[in-house]
Amino acid sequence: MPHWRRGAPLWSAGMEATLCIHTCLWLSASWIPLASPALDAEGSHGKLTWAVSLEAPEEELEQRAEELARTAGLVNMGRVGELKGHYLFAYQPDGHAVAEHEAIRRSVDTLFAQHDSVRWHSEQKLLKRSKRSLHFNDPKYPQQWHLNNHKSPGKDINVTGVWERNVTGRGVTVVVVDDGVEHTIKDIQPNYSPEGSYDLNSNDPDPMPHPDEENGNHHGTRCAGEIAAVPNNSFCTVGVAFGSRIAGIRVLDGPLTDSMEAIAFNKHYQINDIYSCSWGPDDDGKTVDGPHQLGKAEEEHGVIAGRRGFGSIFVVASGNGGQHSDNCNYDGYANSIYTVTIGAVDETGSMPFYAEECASMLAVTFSGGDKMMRSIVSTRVPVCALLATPGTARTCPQVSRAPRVSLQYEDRHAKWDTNQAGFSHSHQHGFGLLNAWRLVNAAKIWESVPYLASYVSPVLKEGRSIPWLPQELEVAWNVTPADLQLSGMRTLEHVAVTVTITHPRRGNLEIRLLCPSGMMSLIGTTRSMDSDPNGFSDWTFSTVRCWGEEAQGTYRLLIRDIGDDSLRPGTLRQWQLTLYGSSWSPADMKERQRLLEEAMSGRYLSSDFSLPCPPGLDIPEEQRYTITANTLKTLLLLGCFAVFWTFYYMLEVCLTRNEVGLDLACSSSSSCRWYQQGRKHRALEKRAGTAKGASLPSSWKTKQALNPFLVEPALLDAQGTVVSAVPFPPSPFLQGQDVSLCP
Ligand SMILES: *[C@@H]1O[C@H](CO)[C@@H](O)[C@H](O)[C@H]1NC(C)=O
Ligand SMILES: *[C@@H]1O[C@H](CO)[C@@H](O)[C@H](O)[C@H]1NC(C)=O
Ligand SMILES: *[C@@H]1O[C@H](CO)[C@@H](O)[C@H](O)[C@H]1NC(C)=O
Ligand SMILES: [Ca+2]
Ligand SMILES: [Ca+2]
Ligand SMILES: [Ca+2]
Repeated sequence: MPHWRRGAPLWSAGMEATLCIHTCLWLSASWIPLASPALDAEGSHGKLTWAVSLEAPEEELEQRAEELARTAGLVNMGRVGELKGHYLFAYQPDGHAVAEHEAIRRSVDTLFAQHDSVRWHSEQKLLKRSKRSLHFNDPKYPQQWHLNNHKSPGKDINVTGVWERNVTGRGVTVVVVDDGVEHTIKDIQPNYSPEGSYDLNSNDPDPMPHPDEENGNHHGTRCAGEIAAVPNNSFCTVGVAFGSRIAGIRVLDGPLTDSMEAIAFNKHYQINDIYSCSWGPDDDGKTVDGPHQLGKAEEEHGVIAGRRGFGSIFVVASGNGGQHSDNCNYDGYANSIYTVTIGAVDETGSMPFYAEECASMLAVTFSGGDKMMRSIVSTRVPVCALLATPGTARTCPQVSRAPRVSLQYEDRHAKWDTNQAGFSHSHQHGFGLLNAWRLVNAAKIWESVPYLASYVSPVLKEGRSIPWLPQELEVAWNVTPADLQLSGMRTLEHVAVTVTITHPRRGNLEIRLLCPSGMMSLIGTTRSMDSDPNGFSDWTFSTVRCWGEEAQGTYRLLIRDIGDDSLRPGTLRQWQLTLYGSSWSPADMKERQRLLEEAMSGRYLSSDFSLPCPPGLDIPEEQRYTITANTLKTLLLLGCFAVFWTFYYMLEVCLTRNEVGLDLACSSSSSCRWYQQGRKHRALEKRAGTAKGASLPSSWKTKQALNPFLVEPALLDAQGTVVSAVPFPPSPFLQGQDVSLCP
């Protein structure tokens, strides 16, 4: 079961310090030129440009574009982004007066509207040619080096240029799945989204944290601040995507069940775009755990149906067990193909001591590594910083399955390998450091990648023992073109291996996976703390290191035991290979890479260019019932109550029957009813009472009134008509004396 990951990151101190000193930074506004070589260069009169989408056979597109541009009296500026058939046309003024622009605009619009091959067109409006750079008066902003590093320029997430172009996360809702969000704080309240929030611990819509002495429950609030703190309000900090909405799901303040976790993953999933989950299984270097059945199913469901069918984005951090040589391949959340796994680097660009590495890490971002803070860093914090940075500042969200826009970051600790597709990956830093500028530029021209294709091998029974170092066990599976034909997979994204291994000390095993290209992933690292004697039971390791490579070929799994031979050798019982990828060919991959590089100039950010946005699907909110701890308690109470009364009732019946005696003939008859018994009783009692001279205790009627279970208000005969209102005989225990029912 997942546990807490708490503690303070370096800059979170800013959020927590309620003593935000009023040292407003008032720097004089400077003017910066707008970097858009393709679109500026006009004088004080703006140049007219249109984005046009053409409908024509592929090979004729270029020619059609040329023709259309000529007909309209415009200049074809070339294809836009990756989009087949999207062109940018510009009107090059050649001595015309400004006043004629209206006329040109009208005639061009009319022409495009009537032209058969024009699917849609839109005039591109240029932003002002120069803008004020941003200076905020928030007292803690100068300390937020991860946003804007003055001391070591470049060692930040490069987000200010994006803000200057008015990309701040507007239209995106980020939800912090944590211990609650204190949404009344001045820096959070204006961006708070109550519609996206929920409290699964108390089962109410308000995720306000319940601080107690043991844990302050500030973690979720801090994350929320990192993401969407209000800028320029003379208060504390600035959020990385301060235009976004921030919601909270309170789930970590109490016992967490699989079903609660599952519900959290899909809560308000048509409102919340991004789920930030800064927690996971224990980082103690000996745990192997992840989402269970329900959690997994809901993650998958969210990725398919969330965000109106574009897919919820789950961001998880790699974990903080670095000092226990923990590895995020043993963490089912970091290992999942449905999550974006993010690791940490400190200001110098090295891995902090607490950071975990793994083969499924996608990228890294800055986190606290400061010596003074080290003692309290125990949170999966980087998520908070990065969350809203990437392509989230988009109004037209696309399924995020491609992290390849981050920059490779120079670091002596990280070992980089370049795979067949040309992507560099390191177990420590994933594909590199997140860079908001590059991500947002890429998002501007990003089109969804093809549908996910997958291939699953048969379960490969091996039953082979694992030798000690320096020998190793090697097993292989060949994926043929015929195997991939069904799904049409050409290139890889994730590669997953599910293994069942028995071993007397799990931490002694080292597992590596080789893709057909020879790219090696260390999917199972040795862990000195992990002395679990049960090995792995159907555990899935995954790697992203073969992203973009050809899927077909031979995959090799290498396992060795670094322990000593005093222990029994382990055995590889069985394994199974799963490939996830797409129908893109390696050439398609290269083409997308080229387009992204081309888009990095900022020219699409500077214009209001945007791709046509598909409407998305109409998916209703999930209405599911949550079983929380409180509900369980109530149910338990009700259950106990029912059991108690059942016993009581039975006792009642038994004792009454024993005392009073039953007509045996009656009990064998199916039509025998209580009123008959009652009648019988009365008859019997009449006789007995007469004989013994007993009488009805005076208290019996009051006691009966106190006890609704004793009263049968009306009894039915076989035909269903009310025949009489006969009181059920009261218990002799209640009465405390012999029963006598004679009225
Ligand atoms: C911040 O607010 C001040 C007024 O208090 C304003 O002059 C300044 O332009 C604002 N800065 C930004 C970046 O909006
Ligand atoms: C950072 O952003 C600026 C624009 O603000 C851009 O010119 C520069 O290339 C970016 N740097 C990197 C390393 O991406
Ligand atoms: C930024 O965008 C928003 C919404 O699109 C708009 O209301 C606002 O005026 C823009 N700000 C600037 C400085 O362009
Ligand atoms: Ca609440
Ligand atoms: Ca603020
Ligand atoms: Ca971990």
